[in-house]
Amino acid sequence: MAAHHLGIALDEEVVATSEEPDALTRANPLGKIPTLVLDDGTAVFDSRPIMAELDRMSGGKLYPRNGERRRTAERLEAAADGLCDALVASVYERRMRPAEKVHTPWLDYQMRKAVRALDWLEAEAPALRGRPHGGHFALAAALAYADLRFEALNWRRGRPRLRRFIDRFAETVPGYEALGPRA
Ligand SMILES: N[C@@H](CCC(=O)N[C@@H](CS)C(=O)NCC(=O)O)C(=O)O
Repeated sequence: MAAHHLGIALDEEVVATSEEPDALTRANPLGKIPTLVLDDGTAVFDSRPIMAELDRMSGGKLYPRNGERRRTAERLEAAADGLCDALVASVYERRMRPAEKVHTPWLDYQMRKAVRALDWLEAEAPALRGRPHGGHFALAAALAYADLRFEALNWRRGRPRLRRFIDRFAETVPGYEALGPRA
């Protein structure tokens, strides 16, 4: 999403991580997405290093230069990425285990993290004026993932500032819906 917005051309390769495809595990020993392979073959993996790479490629257009604003962007990004990690952990608990081995206290533990993160994000919801930064992209991606996999979580209920944020983000980043996570 950020690369597209910055006008950085990417060849997108969709992989099924659970099949541990060679193309992915050769580039990223952890076998995780997102993984960004640069023109010289160097692989950059994990969202935040990838975002830092895109920032360098764009000549610093993805993060504020001012120290305090940068910290705000990074805190937002960490909370949004952490929200995704908690949601992904819940998805995997159900997807990877036989039904009788799914551990409900673990699912509840992850959902409490997700709800606390959403409440924190509501309290810290950024006003989006001007160019979106890395924290905004991370938040938009996390909310889109919650919409995709956790409809019942209904993150919009009681979180008007996050609702306003996502509406504003969709206006600012044309094509946002098409660029978000897909099943
Ligand atoms: N902290 C990582 C999390 C990435 C992540 O959990 N990716 C999941 C898909 S959403 C994945 O590749 N899972 C496959 C696996 O864990 O084997 C990031 O932000 O890039």
